[in-house]
Amino acid sequence: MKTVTKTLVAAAGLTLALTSQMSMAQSEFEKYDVDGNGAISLSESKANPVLMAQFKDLDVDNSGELSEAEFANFKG
Ligand SMILES: [Ca+2]
Ligand SMILES: [Ca+2]
Repeated sequence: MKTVTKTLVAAAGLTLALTSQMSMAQSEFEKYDVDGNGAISLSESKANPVLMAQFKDLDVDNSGELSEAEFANFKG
């Protein structure tokens, strides 16, 4: 019985992972983070000229990339 429960939990987790990966409801952040490294680089921001224009202001820690938290300040 324990094994069955574990299998079910694992299956549910896998389904969740697949669902989130295949989800069409992609977040704005994921849309710009083309290579999926968890940050938006300047070249990735070029997809949106407005974002690119604000890139330096949004990059508060001057890392050259926008983290998800930094991108949250982007108002379009
Ligand atoms: Ca990226
Ligand atoms: Ca940054």
